[in-house]
Amino acid sequence: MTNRQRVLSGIQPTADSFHLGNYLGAVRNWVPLQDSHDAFYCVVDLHAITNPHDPAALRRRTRVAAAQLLAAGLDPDRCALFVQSHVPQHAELAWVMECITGFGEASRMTQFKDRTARYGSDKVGVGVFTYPILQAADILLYQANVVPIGEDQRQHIELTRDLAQRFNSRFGDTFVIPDALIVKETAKIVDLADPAAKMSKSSESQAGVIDILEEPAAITKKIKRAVTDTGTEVRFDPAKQPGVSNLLTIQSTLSGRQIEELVTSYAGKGYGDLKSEVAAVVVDYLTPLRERTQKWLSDEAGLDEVLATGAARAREVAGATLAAAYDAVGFLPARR
Ligand code: ATP
Ligand code: LTN
Repeated sequence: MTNRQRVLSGIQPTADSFHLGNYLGAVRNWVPLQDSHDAFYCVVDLHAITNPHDPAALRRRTRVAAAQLLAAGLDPDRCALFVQSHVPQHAELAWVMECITGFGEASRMTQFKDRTARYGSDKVGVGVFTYPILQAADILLYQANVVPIGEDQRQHIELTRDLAQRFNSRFGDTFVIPDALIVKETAKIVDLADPAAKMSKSSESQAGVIDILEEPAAITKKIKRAVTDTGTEVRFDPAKQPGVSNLLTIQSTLSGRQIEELVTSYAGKGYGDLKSEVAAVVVDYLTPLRERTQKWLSDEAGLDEVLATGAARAREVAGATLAAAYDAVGFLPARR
């Protein structure tokens, strides 16, 4: 149908809402790529069971994730939106890629290192260890040229590239080597209450995490309590003033106004004014998004239909790539 380049990205259904970091660092950038690329976007439920989980919550969160993606501007006519477990080729290719991954290579992934350092290796499942290889399979199955993500995922794309190159040189050209697409300005949105850490759904305290489905009053309260920096002037200096700079980044991205213009507009004003304006911009932006999400959630049949159509399209592409990879490694064709 097209000679357009491919884009693929994925997001985990591990919370009842995405947060502003997920949205600004990743999801928001998926939307325009639907026009320039052949687009595949995936709710990665296989990834979401690497840590202990509740089945009912996973079911609910998978639909909430899909509804938020549609509300954020993914259009079923311009992209394939699907659930990872509906496309069996992800798990199948992951096995093949695991067999060409070094044990040490997988051990160097920071997420695995952090988890085992924190909880001990007996408390961390093997899924946490192999998860980046499943992610590589997600990407390679679609022959994706670009993968829009936040900074924390850079290492996984490097691994994906290494594995694809290794496979191609051992077994013949099979996979496209993908590039990460990381938008610098929003690559790492920091926690409002702890600007040294990235905003994350797994943080112990949610005081500095803005969920995109959160009620306006709660959003405003969190922004008003955001940790700012010593000093009084509103300046953009992520190294010396991470809290204030983060608020400016959020305001600039959601309002479409340049950071310099915002900084000029705050001349003679203080952090209180900055917080009030940021809160208003965030609430204005997220309210319609929350409403559109609720609308999709009230139409479960419609939502499931979108996901079924997306999965059918995904299986076509993934099936062809898996067949080529199986043939390349020397598996006999299955006779039907
Ligand atoms: P979290 O740390 O919140 O648990 P995650 O990275 O484990 O999130 P996902 O929900 O799958 O898991 O992340 C989806 C996308 O959001 C990824 O591309 C990731 O890089 C991006 N992302 C997550 N947190 C941030 C952040 N604070 N700033 C920018 N991008 C982020
Ligand atoms: N590991 C990612 C989620 C993820 C992903 C992907 C991102 C799984 N498969 C494929 C991009 C492409 C995370 O934790 N954020």
